[in-house]
Amino acid sequence: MTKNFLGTPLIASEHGAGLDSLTWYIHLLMAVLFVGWAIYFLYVLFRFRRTRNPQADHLGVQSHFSTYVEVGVAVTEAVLLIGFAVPLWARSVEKFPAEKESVVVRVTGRQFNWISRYAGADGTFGKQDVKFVASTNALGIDLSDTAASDDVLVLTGSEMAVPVNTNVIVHISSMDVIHSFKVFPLRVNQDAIPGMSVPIHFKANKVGNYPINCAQLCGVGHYSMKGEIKVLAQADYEAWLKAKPTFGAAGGKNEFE
Ligand SMILES: [Cu+2]
Repeated sequence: MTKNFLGTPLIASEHGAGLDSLTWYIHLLMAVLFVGWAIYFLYVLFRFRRTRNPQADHLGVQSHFSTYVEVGVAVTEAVLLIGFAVPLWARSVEKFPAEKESVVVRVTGRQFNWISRYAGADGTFGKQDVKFVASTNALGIDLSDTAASDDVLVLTGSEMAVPVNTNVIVHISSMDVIHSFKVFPLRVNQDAIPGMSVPIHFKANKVGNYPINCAQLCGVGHYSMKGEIKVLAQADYEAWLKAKPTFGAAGGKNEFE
């Protein structure tokens, strides 16, 4: 299949092409059904017109052609579902890479931006609980947890970065209402639901800066809830992460304007 045949955005993740192919096959089936049914409808209008058939035939249609067509459509749909959709879902959504071989990011949506959080040098996220939430501790991070001090919080600009050709797991949550983390070029989309942390995974395969959109109408500032995900070469990613202050260096602050 020609890439981006349907005019879809650039594909920058491993599973993206499979998703676009499936969308294309479904559109193809729908086009065949639409044209087929339209032709049949016009034929029936003409063939069974009143002047030619003044009286209804109580026997009806004798041929089995329509049965074969119905079976053909059902088989095509089954092939799309079992042959394409189910394996694609299993591969791209269900089957997670191992956490220790992946870059793990926690992303929290709020009205109206995105906060990304990285585990820092120790690879462990500091404890977080709603009981620690205060005006200066919006994410409710346990300040007494030593694993928290090297965590990296990107609080401004709704910015995040991931390395190219590496498995990435993103845990999506929300601080207030339902948002939705959508990155078209990566072909990922997950609702951010308060009280839940929902993991998604992908492997970006093209270096570049891609927009993060909020795909749920989440309030008056919804239009401005856009961020940027940078897909960087491994060294650039490490440099990016290093340049961000750790939670400890920032004095444990995680408050927002
Ligand atoms: Cu939103």
